[in-house]
Amino acid sequence: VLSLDKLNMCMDAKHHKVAPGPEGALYSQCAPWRDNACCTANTSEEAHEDNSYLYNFNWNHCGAMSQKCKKHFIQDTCFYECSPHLGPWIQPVDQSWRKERILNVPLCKEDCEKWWEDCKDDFTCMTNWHKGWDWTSGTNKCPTGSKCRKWTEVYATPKSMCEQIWSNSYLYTTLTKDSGRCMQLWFDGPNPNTKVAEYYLNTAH
Ligand code: FOL
Repeated sequence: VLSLDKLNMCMDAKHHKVAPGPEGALYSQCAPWRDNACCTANTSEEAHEDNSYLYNFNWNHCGAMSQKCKKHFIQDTCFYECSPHLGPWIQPVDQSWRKERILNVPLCKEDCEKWWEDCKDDFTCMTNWHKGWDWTSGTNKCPTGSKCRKWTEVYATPKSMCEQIWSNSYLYTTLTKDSGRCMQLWFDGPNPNTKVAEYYLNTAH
C-alpha cells in the first residue's frame, strides 16, 4: 500500500489480516471487535484455547492458571490480534515470527490493575513472556534454572506486570477509562480506542 492509514491498519505480524474490516462473528471475548478487526474468526476462537496454534503458548507453565487470571490473557490476545487502532504504536522489529510489534501502548489503569489483581494468586517463572522459554517440547516450559514464584514476587506492581510481560507492548498509565486518553482492553459497544489513537497520532507522547 502506498498510503497507510495509521488510524485504521493492521500490524504485519503472525496472524493479522492485511487490512482491518468487519468480521461477522468474532468469538466470545473478541466479539467487541467484530465491526472492525485485524483478526479473523478463526484467530478469535483460537485466542480462547490453551496451547492454541497462535503461538503454542502454555499459560499453565507453573501449574494451572486460574480462570480469573486467564480471562485477562484471552482479552490481551483479542486486543493484540484484533485491534485496528494500534498504528501510533507500531514499530518495525527484526524477529522470526513477526515484522512489526507494538511499543508503549498507554493502557488504562483499571484494565492493568484488574489484570494484576486477578492473577495475584497465580505463579510464573518468567518476567518477560516473550523470550527465554524452553520450547523443546513444542510448547513453552520454564527453562532450567528458573523457578515458579508467586505472581507478586515476580511482579510487585500492576505496572511492572503490564510493562514487562510483553516486552513493553504496554505502558502503564494512571489514566482512567473515562479520560479518553488510554487504550482499553475491556469494552463493550463501539470501540473506544478509535478516538484514543486519533488523539495520540498527532501528539507528542
Ligand atoms: N500481547 C501483547 N499485548 N503484545 C505482544 O507482543 C504479544 N505477543 C504475543 C502474545 N500476546 C501479546 C506472542 N507471544 C514467543 C513467545 C511468546 C509469544 C510469541 C513468541 C517465542 O517464540 N519466544 C522465543 C523467542 C522467539 C524469538 O524472539 O525469536 C523464546 O525464546 O521463548
